[in-house]
Amino acid sequence: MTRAVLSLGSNLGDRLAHLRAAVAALTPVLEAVSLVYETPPWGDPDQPSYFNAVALVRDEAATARDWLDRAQAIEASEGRVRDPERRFGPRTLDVDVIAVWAPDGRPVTSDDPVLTLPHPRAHLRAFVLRPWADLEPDAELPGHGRVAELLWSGPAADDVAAVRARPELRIQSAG
Ligand code: PH2
Ligand code: MG
Ligand code: MG
Repeated sequence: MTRAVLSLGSNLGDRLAHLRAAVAALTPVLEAVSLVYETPPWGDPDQPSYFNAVALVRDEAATARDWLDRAQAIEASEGRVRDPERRFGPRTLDVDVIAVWAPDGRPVTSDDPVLTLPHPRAHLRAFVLRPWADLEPDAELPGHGRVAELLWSGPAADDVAAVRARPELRIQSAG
């Protein structure tokens, strides 16, 4: 499996540093990374705002499971601690596998609860769709249609206005 869309999020500690560390770890497989967006917390309102971004990655050899393992290793290296009582609570770094495509271009689907593909809530989340649409205006979320359409006329549309680009916060240094 070759291509994946990853969602990056942080709302604890130095949020930009956590996103930068994630992107640095992905550098060998990175195709593109979006702007940083500052986004209101979804799910559990009693937590700081998030910095979110989306990364497009490609690796000839990686399976979908490899992307999950890589995502979790990067989270762990940024001190991610899982709180079983607070599934949608604050975190130093969250790296979610949103969608994966096989070498023939077909989307990988999985209903394994450990790695459900495409991500079961991605179509509802402006903090995923907005940065993704920046990178790939014609992208499709497998099973849900065009990302731009989901963003502007789907259930996420009410949240788009609150998702704020922070172009002054650069994840990657120039050059
Ligand atoms: N992630 C969550 C819960 N809530 N809210 C925003 N704005 N951004 C996130 O990445 C996020 C969230 C759990 O993964
Ligand atoms: Mg998440
Ligand atoms: Mg996660």
